[in-house]
Amino acid sequence: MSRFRVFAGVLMRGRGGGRQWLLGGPACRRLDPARGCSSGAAPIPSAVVSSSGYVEEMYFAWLEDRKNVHESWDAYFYNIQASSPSGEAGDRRPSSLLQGRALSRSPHMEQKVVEDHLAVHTLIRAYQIRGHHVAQLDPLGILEADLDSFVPSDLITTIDKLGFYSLDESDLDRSFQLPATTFIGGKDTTLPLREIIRRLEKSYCGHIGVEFMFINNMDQCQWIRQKFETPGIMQFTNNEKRTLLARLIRSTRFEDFLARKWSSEKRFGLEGCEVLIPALKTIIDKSSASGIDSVIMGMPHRGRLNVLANVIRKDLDQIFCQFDPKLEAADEGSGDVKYHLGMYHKRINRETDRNITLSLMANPSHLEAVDPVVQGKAKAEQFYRGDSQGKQVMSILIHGDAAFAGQGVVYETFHLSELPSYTTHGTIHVVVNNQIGFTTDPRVARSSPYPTDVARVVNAPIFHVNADDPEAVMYVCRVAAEWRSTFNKDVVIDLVSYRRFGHNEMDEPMFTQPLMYKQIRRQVHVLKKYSDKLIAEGVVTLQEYEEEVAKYDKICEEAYTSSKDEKILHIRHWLDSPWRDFFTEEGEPKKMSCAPTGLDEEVLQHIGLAASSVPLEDFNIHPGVTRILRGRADLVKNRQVDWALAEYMAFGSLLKDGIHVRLSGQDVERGTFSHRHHVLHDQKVDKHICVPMNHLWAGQAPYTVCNSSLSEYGVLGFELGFAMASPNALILWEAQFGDFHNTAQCIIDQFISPGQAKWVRNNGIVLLLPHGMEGMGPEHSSARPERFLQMSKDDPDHFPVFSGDFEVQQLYDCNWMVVNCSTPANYCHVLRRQILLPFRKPLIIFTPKSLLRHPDARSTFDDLTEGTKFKRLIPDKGPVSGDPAQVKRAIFCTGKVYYELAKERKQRKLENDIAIIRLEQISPFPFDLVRVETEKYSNAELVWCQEEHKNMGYYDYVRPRFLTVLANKKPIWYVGRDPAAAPATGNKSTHLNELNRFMDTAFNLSAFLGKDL
Ligand SMILES: Cc1ncc(C[n+]2csc(CCOP(=O)(O)OP(=O)(O)O)c2C)c(N)n1
Ligand SMILES: [Mg+2]
Repeated sequence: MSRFRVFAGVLMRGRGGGRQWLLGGPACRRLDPARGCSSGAAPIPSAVVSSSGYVEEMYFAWLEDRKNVHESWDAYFYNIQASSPSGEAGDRRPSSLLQGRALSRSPHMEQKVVEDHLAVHTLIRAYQIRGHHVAQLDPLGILEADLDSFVPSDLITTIDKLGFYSLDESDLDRSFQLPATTFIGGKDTTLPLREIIRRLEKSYCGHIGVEFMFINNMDQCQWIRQKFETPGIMQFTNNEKRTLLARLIRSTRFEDFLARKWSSEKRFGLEGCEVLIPALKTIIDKSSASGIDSVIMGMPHRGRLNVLANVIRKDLDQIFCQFDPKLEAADEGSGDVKYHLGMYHKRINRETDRNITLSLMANPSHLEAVDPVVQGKAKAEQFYRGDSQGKQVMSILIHGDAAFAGQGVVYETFHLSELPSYTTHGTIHVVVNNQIGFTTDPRVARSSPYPTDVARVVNAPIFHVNADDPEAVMYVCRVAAEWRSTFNKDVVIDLVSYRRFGHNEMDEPMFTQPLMYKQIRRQVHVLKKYSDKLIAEGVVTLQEYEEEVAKYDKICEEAYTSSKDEKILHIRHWLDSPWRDFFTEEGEPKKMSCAPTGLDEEVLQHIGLAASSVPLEDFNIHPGVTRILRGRADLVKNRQVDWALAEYMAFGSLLKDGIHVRLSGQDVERGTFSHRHHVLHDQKVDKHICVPMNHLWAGQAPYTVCNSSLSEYGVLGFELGFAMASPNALILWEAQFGDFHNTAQCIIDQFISPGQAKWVRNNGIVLLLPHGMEGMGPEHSSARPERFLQMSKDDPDHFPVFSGDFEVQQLYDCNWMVVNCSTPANYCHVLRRQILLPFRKPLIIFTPKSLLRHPDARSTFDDLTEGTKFKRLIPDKGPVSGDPAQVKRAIFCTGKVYYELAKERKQRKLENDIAIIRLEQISPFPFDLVRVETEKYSNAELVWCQEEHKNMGYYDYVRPRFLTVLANKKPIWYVGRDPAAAPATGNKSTHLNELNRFMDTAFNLSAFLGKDL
């Protein structure tokens, strides 16, 4: 880099005196861009390129029409032709004409013109591609932002490197025609080589490193080149500079203030990258000017309080009072630390005078986990507003350098960015690249040159910028916002900065980065550097600057004083997605009861008809699908539903009531088990599809069903975010098989289970997790119910007080609901209940595989019509119900195993002796209904039967709760598979043996005789 700076000086010394060469630039512009020199995509490495190929190109163009090429070329070809033996030129074989004879016989000078021309074009291109590698990005001047001190051999960092292009110092003052793929000339079409290099350095090797030449779209590359190459384009008015300074003052003084008042508190300060605040504000200003009125942001810990204070404009006293350890919590839930809370604020953007809503999503410590959640929420807002191009709503994601490079969810989120049902039409990513992650150096934290390389997969341009040059930062922010509004694609701003202190305010960075921190201690603050610059330029006076600082300090002091009056913390005030009309003013549910979930017979008939027909004329469906639809029609005729139809009934009826339904996940359109077929494909017309669910009712809500990318973490996070935007939507994510949810565990553990407790935020997302032991091996069998149940917060040892609507109250008190329906009707009811409840809780449903087609797993319309509802527990209505006191054993179970137990009981003729009771809602545990059943079978032995292994499934969850119901007076015996490490055997016959063995125990009435508890 230092060598490079020396060379910039060398270039500036000598000027003029060179011979002016005028090459065929205009001709280039008329050539086919795919083949000719105006193509940004065609590399022409000068050392290897055959200049005759290029000349041939010109020659062909010239043969077509003399006007196709510049007059110098015209004269050149004319002379060659004139000097060739008659007839030879006419055969139009340019290689022989030009290479074989003409070139070899052409004067040396002419050949060098061609080669030098190509060399200069290649040199320009080299800067466009690799200039960023030598850009002065590190404010400390000690690290390479790309982790490599290697200087590309094709960048002219020393005079001798001109030799790479077969040029030398004497060529510096020669003028060259500029290709159409550069804007460095401004209005000039030719420039001396010295000036070409100087301008390229200025554009690509200063404080901004532009990485974009991997983008395979010519227009987009041209657009970027124009933004960074046009001479004088980076201009700021004095007003803009003053605004920038004022923002930098706020950002810096805010951190200083916190450090002064709470020197030993963790706040994950922004010092060293204070420019983040003006950067975000510039992005928001620019976006507001182009029509954006809602910005949804996600960010990690670093500088979060500053963003809340100075970007979102949360009241400062509300932030300061968070540092008071005596502050009491006013809301239910356990809350979260101050640097995780979210915020929502509607305000006027001062620069544009337009309304803008800013929301910063609450997030867990898990870095980058919030990325897809932000995207989902942004998408939902766009969807509900009809903003199909992302012109009103946008997302901004802020990242740390180590996390951006290291976390896989970043990649998963990028991969959603261009998918039709997931795109938010461009996200602006800002990386706070302080060149360290906690105590780890970048060189051991990533394998890619930059922390931002992941963005290259989606062709997002990446603007690296030295964070100590606030104007350069503002400029790239402007360009990024314009890029997003022009192309609606992602873009990355890499703020190369440093971290003035340790990871948090308690950490000693000298332990691990001694040299870096010695340099950091010497580093002049960016505010000082920039204010000095503006004072020197006469943009502000020292007095004005000091007044501005004093003004903000006073604001902080006053807020600090009033923050002391705050005695109570209202997490409710930190909501990133308030649902104002859904709750009362105080944020409570408007009632504590659930509207009936039963449906009119006509509604069932109507939906049944739609589910079994094709609403479009001349639409050719596959014969297999025809059979499926015919099967559905038969069911409807018999007033019956299977699983697929029950789902249709739930979705269709909610759509009728204006509830948007969105089902997302891998292969959900057809359904992994080919039972759903919500999207019909015309067999004769490519990509002609039909979604019958969208043809149900006039004025219905839209139905979205979308196959997702092969991601769980990203897609579940996205749907969770989508579900945050509105309570009036049923958002479902389906795993291909239930166990795959474990690659989204972070979303479940950090957001879905504890979200409300941490952030007082309701979320009604539904997880459909195919589950069941069907001999398919250790994978594909278990959706791991034990994991969800272990996180359910209902107290196993406390028998609840039944008052009011117990079912609803209990749901309100829980963190989520876990169900395993054994009938299609119950599945339909629980989906409808999800929306008809006066609050939102996540719903986890273990869904069937073989039961999808099981002839017994059917419900009738009678189970769905008015007056019916979701059954949390299904009692045994068989012979045992006649004389329950005579029943010897009551088997409680859930899910598919019911059908195996019922079949076995029948075969063993034990229908009078053994009752089978189905727990449909496992959590929160239906204490009330279980008590009724245990009392009903007062003389019976109680058994919990499950098909899962003993250390899995439901047993550990239900056992203590049964014992609470039974006041520990009676045992509940376990029947099921033995404990195991893997969820299921890979051997089919072992699977069947296990099944037979536990069936034997279930129906062996003396199995537990004499056994200890
Ligand atoms: C998924 C995850 N793993 C580990 C951590 C622990 N952790 C907290 S901050 C941090 C370093 C983050 O570095 P970077 O992304 O560069 O952000 P910076 O703190 O430098 O701003 C780590 C490893 C975490 N919060 N999340
Ligand atoms: Mg970092």
